[in-house]
Amino acid sequence: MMINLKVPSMVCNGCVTTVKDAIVTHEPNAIVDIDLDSKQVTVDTEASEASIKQVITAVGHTVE
Ligand SMILES: [Cu+2]
Repeated sequence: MMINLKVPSMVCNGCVTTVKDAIVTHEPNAIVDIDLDSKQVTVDTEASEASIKQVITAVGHTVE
């Protein structure tokens, strides 16, 4: 399933790495693509949208 989330709290490549690593740590099979300019996080995963949101907020980022 493809999940599309906007994470406006990402402001640099460090944030991108933080979010990406958090998702992959939680869901090793997830394919994560992040576009910093549009703040768009695309995740191809078996996990639910709610659990991915939770992972992102757990590392201090905000899902719109
Ligand atoms: Cu940053």
